[in-house]
Amino acid sequence: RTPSTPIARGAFIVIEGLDRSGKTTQGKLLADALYSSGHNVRQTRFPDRTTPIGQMISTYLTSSSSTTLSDQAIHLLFSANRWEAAPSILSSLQQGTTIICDRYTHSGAIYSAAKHNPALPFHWAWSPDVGLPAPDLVVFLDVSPENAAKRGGFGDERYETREMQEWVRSFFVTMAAFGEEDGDMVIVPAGKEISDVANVVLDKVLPKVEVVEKSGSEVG
Ligand code: DGP
Ligand code: NA
Ligand code: NA
Repeated sequence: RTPSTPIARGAFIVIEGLDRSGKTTQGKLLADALYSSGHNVRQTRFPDRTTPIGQMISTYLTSSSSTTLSDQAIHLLFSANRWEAAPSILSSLQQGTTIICDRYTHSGAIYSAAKHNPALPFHWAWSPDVGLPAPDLVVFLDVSPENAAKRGGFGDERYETREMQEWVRSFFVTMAAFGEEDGDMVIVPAGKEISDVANVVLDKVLPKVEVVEKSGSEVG
């Protein structure tokens, strides 16, 4: 869809949350709503399991047994999976397409830091992602780990344990409170009806998209 006024660049919006927090559903509803109001929109997600690196990640996540991949090695694969997509993300943004991205660098650092491996502290976890296109806004869909665990499919993959999810949630809340290294973050309570959550998400995101599309600031 071609907007009536030329836009300087698209906005880079990231949807984050615990496993089974409704990210995929909300990302789709958000993209549809933005499209309906005349914005060029593209959805992306990480990990992108379709690439060779993504397939290695998927194998790691779906195997319950221990693996030959160290915490550092899998961490760097997740980061590489973002780096391989970075040129395409940048070019979409520069062509005026707004991106709705399911997980990004916050998941990247937080899921690894939540392992509490002393050889993989938070600052180490964050560093391979430094220099990636920075989001304009990160929306954290906040569900309690208890509610997420009740949703269908929870427990299928490696990180879907109650303890891990509790840690992941506390890291996200901490990052939101401290002001982040990578774009503004808003916390959206996401335990309510799907349509209610979608309305709140759109209220947070739409003004940001409009400002970015008009101002055309550099991608961070
Ligand atoms: P998803 O396909 O959104 O369910 O994500 C798969 C799992 O991988 C989920 O538990 C979150 C986790 N994850 C996503 N990105 C990263 C990352 O960059 N690093 C690590 N360690 N875990 C990640
Ligand atoms: Na998952
Ligand atoms: Na920033």
